[in-house]
Amino acid sequence: MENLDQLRSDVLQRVSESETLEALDGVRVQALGKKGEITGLMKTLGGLDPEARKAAGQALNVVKQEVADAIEQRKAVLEEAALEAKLAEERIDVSLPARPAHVGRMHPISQTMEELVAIFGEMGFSVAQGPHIEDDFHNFTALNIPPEHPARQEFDTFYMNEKEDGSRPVLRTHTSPVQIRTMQNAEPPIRIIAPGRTFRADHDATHSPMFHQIEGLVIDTETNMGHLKGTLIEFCRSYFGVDDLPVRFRPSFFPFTEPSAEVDIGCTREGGQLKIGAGDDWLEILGSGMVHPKVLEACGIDSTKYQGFAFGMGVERIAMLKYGIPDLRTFYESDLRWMKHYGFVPLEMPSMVRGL
Ligand code: 2NL
Repeated sequence: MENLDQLRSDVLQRVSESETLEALDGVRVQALGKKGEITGLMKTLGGLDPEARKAAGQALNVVKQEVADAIEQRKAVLEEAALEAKLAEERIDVSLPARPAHVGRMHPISQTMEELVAIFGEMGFSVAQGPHIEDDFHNFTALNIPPEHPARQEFDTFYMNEKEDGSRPVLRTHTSPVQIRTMQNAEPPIRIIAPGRTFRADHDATHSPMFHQIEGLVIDTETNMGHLKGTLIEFCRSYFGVDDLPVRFRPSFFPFTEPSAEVDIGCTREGGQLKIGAGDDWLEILGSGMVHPKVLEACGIDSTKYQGFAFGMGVERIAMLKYGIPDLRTFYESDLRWMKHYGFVPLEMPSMVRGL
């Protein structure tokens, strides 16, 4: 008992020098635990005579209480410090700029289709759609394409297996069947565009077995070549964004139109660099013509009462020209780096910018 003062000051010093809650708990166990120093002294009390036991017991209890209080106080200080440290570490700097959200891109084909729909939509056209798998009548016969025409040959067209009745469905080779179906089912006046997928058995640097087309059709009692020219000049200037874009109509031939005209726009090719909008060179953009009377009759439309014009173009081709995409095959590679470069941020969709 004579070194109780020494033990008291030792333990209190160890308590005040504990820098962590773990270290402090170690000090507590060492002094007050089952085999602790103070607990050990408590056990020696039994061997003392009653007078001495009472005095030593009281002194020991005072020290024990003092140590326990000191540990509690130190614990409160260390816990406060630990909380402060945690808060400092986890502090959120609300002045940091927000992380940019990842936004997907619109494929240039979708973007171009949207632009085309927006332009023709403003002119009063509505969108028509139809099946990808067609029959011979809607894809060829109604369009005045004769049986021996090269487009009908096995090597150009994806023919499906023969049906029980002997007919063979085809993957549509153009979107014209959509217009054929519209003429069969609607009374003129008709003013539609048919954008969509088309299929041809052709695969090289400039051809893909699946590609996109947009065709247009106008049928009314007086619709004439002047309407065709006005509509397509306006379309070319709007799509390429050049107000005075030179547009030329060059005589051509399609089985489904008569007369037929290919539409070219002005450009230059100086130093191998194509520039659209000016110059004395020409670039083919689309095909067009007055709907052949045989096509009208095949759809049940009286060709002595109604007439109209039609046109068609390849979406990949005009997307490549407008957006400087050099290789057709890259459209279908699903390359995310390519999409990041050539894709469009959805909120910049022209149909929204144009307020449609
Ligand atoms: C081209 C040329 C063209 C048509 C498509 C058409 C459709 C019907 C009746 C008459 Cl239902 N014509 N479509 C007319 C002229 C040209 O496309 O170069 N396409 C990529």
